[in-house]
Amino acid sequence: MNQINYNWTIDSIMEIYNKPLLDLVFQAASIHREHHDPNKIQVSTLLSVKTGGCSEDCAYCPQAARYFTDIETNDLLSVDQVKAAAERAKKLGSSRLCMGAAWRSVKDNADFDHVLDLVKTVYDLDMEVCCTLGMVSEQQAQKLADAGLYAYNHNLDSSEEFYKEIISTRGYEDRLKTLENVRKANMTICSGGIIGMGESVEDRCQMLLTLAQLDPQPESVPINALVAVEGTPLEEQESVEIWEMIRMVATTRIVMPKTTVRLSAGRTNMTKEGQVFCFMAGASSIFAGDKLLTTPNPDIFEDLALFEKIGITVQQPYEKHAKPTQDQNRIYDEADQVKWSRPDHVIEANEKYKALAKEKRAELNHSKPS
Ligand code: SAM
Ligand code: DTB
Ligand code: SF4
Repeated sequence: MNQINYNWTIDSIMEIYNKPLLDLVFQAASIHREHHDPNKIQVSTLLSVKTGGCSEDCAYCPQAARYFTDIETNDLLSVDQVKAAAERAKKLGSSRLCMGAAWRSVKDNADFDHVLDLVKTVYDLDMEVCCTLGMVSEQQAQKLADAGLYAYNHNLDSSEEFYKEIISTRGYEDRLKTLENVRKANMTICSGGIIGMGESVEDRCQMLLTLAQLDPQPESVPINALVAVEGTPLEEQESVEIWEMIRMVATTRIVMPKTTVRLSAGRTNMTKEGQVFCFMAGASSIFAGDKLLTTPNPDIFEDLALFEKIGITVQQPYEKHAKPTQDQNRIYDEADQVKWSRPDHVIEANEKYKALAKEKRAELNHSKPS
């Protein structure tokens, strides 16, 4: 089937997800070959440009200030630091640099202006530039596009229903609104989610349904396996089995045939054979680099050696979509006043971990010499 289907139903997606595995992978691989070169892989390097200290309560995230996790927090990186990281990433085969900031949403301030400079710097290196900065208004999205941003990453993470069980400080509708703002500014959308947080298969398929109903569908969909980080409310979640990852990748490939499916967080828990099985099932992109944002990722040289062994080559920048044109002369109206929602319902596990973190910090302060 060559047409994009925007009319999937939850039942039809679940039926695909639950097929016998080999039938599922065969179908996904066949569709993959109709739309993509099966021997090409797109590599994005992740760079955390502002780490930790985030106001949100995302139960999976080591960067939430309210949990006690062992991460190094960092203010915004400088232009030179980002330039050096981007040059290295490009040399090692990445076509895209994805810069992440531990923010709930973008604010119209000097930090945002600095991020715009970071975008321009990477754009000048002829790499695709991606940012993931939290919620953005229409005008902020336009400013990013005018600086040369190619993609904006903003994950739905799970189904709307399950979202309420992992995050209380922001609403699902704001995530969708942000994606709409990104689309209006003509940037490509990167939006996916996480499996292994305790959600059901229906939640996973519901998230895919929501993404597949976006018109146009997202250009890239990252599928993350939860990295269970000590100190977060999800620290005790068992890691997902490779079979679940393969099913999720294959189902994503089938319902969004033209999308680039990215095998994202969690690769350190997967064997090379498991990852190649995911490539067979339609994943054609990875996040590379020594680190994801704060947690470990496979060694880039091991990734490159694997590509060589199985005969796949890396995609060059702007192979799929043209390089965006910068607009440095646009006059912006006064900043748009967005009111993002704050549902603030109670999630017991998140409250418990917040209290535990408070105790740990108090203990540490007591043991400090005065
Ligand atoms: N603060 C921004 C936001 O939330 O949109 C951008 C950065 S945030 C860390 C980007 C994404 O990383 C999240 O939406 C989530 O899907 C993913 N992520 C964060 N922690 C993770 C973890 N422990 N395991 C897997 N994925 C994770
Ligand atoms: C995405 O879907 N996964 C990446 C990227 N987009 C920003 C982030 C994964 C983060 C994993 C946990 C960490 O390293 O902090
Ligand atoms: Fe903050 Fe993003 Fe982490 Fe949520 S996922 S705590 S918004 S950095």
